[in-house]
Amino acid sequence: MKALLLVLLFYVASSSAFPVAPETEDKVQLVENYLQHFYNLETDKQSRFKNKNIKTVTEKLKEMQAFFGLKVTGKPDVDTLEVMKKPRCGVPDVGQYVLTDGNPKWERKNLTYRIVNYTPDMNQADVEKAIQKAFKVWSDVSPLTFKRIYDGNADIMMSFETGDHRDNSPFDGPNGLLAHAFQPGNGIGGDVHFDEEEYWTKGSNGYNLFFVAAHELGHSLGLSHSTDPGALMYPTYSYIEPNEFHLPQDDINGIQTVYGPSDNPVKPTGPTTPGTCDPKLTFDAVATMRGELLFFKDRYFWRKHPQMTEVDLNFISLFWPNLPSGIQAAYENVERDQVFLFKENKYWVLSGYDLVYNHPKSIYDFGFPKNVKRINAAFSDENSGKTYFFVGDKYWRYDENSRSMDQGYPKKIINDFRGIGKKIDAAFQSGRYIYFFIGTRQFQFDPNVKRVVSVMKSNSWFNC
Ligand SMILES: *[C@@H]1O[C@H](CO)[C@@H](O)[C@H](O)[C@H]1NC(C)=O
Ligand SMILES: [Ca+2]
Ligand SMILES: [Zn+2]
Ligand SMILES: [Zn+2]
Repeated sequence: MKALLLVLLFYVASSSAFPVAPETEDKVQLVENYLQHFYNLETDKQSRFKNKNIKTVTEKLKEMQAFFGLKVTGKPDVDTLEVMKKPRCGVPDVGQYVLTDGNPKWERKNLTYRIVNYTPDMNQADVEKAIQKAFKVWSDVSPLTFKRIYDGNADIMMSFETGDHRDNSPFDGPNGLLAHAFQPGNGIGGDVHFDEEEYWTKGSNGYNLFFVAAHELGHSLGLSHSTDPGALMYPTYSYIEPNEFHLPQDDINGIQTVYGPSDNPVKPTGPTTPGTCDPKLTFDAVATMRGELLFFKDRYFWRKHPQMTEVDLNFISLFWPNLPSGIQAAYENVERDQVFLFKENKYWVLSGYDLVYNHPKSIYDFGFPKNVKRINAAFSDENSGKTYFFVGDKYWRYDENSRSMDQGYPKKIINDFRGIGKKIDAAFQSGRYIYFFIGTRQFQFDPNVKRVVSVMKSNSWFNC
């Protein structure tokens, strides 16, 4: 078979949102399987030269760590294992980034597609809408056009298949392999197969057909995986609300490298992934969580353990599919092991790592007057059980024990937090200090002496 087969494979996400380190035996298996699948690790079962094998594993681990922007140790440390346990696409990460090896591409710009059959999981109109929308993702940003045909041979044949479907790449029942696509070429080239035994949807439960189709079509057009965690072509999968989806800039750059710019007079642009060490980085919300720090920004959050040098950038929806993007304030109640997340006049609660059911609820439950439409920042003082909410240039104080707003609020921020006059983006308390984030700056505030003791960059926690 000439055409390179691109396989979409997802590991079943473990029930706890943040995976824990597996037992040693499982760990070895996980590392080996992962490197075999995605980094061409050859395991020679007959080889008696074990040391040689270990050396290759180390080299492959380094390759993998470099791809994901992890610290290159060549050892299966906790951060590396966490990445390995994430749901992801099965296309290897080796080779040139973005462009598939050998740069295969379509020689024509006017391509055809055909929906060969349908899944019973969705009604036909919804399947057609999802597929059409997936093609539009790519035609909007390139000179490519896609015309649907109803019979005969199309360039891109899309079908739902079960088990062994005679292309040497059998599907495997629910989960695991979800879909695969072939790089540009004749015959099977460009074709996309979806595993019929998955539950396909237009929403967030099961697997979202639009999103999987859009990712696979990237492969059909000649793209490979990207190292940009925000890219559609990033190896790990996460659900994105289809109506909120905009093709990221990284994917736009990829497709335009192959096919040239769009004919559209308005140059299409897409969201760029926030740079961890970008000096202009600002945050939407920051909270502590079980000794770690969570920094929220748009669709993303960074997770930082104080004792570790690496920071982990993730989609919010990868861990909590029902949380919105653009969280505006967050705080941890350490005693109850809960994190409260705010957006507009609603809030969500994480208990441990799990999103609590029957949320969002209304912020007016906290006792805010109706003219408060959103909260800019919040932190909770573990010792006093008081939570501080910042809205514009005022703040409220809430008592976590009596679960009511303290009397005499709101007050002016400037009166009690000298040096922190302006609207606050984010805040958290750690040790004896409160950290306020305003734009690209961070103010370390000592409540005992009631003054700012240090001013830092907003991303000073990321070891940039
Ligand atoms: C694509 O365009 C070329 C040149 O205009 C034309 O010859 C060809 O028939 C078109 N192919 C399809 C599939 O529309
Ligand atoms: Ca499957
Ligand atoms: Zn892929
Ligand atoms: Zn197939």
